[in-house]
Amino acid sequence: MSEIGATPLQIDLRRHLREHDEDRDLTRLICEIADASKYIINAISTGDLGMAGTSNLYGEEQLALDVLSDRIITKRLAHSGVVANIASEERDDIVEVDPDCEGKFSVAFDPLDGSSLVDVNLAVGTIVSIYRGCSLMRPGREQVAAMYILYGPRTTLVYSTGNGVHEFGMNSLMEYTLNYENIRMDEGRARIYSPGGQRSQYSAGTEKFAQYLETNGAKLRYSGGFVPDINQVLIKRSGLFMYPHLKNAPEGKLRLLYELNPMAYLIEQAGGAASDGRRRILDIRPEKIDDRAPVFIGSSEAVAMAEQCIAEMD
Ligand code: AFP
Repeated sequence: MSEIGATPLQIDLRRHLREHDEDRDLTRLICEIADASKYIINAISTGDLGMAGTSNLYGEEQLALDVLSDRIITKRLAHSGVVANIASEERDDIVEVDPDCEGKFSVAFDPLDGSSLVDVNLAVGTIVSIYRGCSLMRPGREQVAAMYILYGPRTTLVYSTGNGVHEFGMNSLMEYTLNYENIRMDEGRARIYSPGGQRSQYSAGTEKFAQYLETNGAKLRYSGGFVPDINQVLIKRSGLFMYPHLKNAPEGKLRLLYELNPMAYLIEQAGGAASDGRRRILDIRPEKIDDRAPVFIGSSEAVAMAEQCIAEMD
């Protein structure tokens, strides 16, 4: 009687990091954040959606979940023993964890991006950017790792430490096990696109680019959540997300440290590209922790076309 095929060996996150000879402290840091996500999942599924009564430096009313998710991750990072400084989208200032910062990591994160989508039951995520050493005010090309966790119909985790991009899924034991290794974007035109911002506020160059995408058959896919929208581009290996410069918001909406740098790092590691319309996102040197930037991110061909349209028309 033929043996029933054994289930493929499940490689968990910690083993994957160790098998790739990652720095032990970086492995510990990434696994701490992965562990923190289990408490965030619980908060999302059972937590109070009521307003927390406080507001972040952008003046946005902080939902209870924003504040709770920030506390969950900040506490894990502060007690990890490998973190020097923390910048959270939900806090006004950088938090110094250890003044003896050499050899440690500094972490910028958005604890629950898209939190306003939870009450309509759409997917949200945690986005994390990791630098070695003391400073976070550096171009994104100096990151040593980036990751995100997507809280959707399934919970998935994507990370890169500069050796490819890998996706894990949470199993019934709440362990992250490998789904895809070394994800690579397809060559050629974007098959989907996510156009953020009001189209009436697009510049001439961005409008021309949007028409190019539509003329070439790209299907519109936009959830209002940066993490699920980027994840769709990555896992479908094709697509373009943009939140461009707008007539009424020249810097766009998305934050450089907490959203754009980590996602740009991951997409570039998969062979894609990320630009503010004129230059590589990862080359932008931040001036303030709450810096925003326009973004065109995804298939390299589409990003190059966006830059060409903007150069010609804006
Ligand atoms: P919130 O965190 O305030 O829900 O904003 C989510 C976000 O920063 C990002 O996740 C989305 O891509 C973008 O905003 C959506 O912005 P619009 O609501 O203007 O489309």
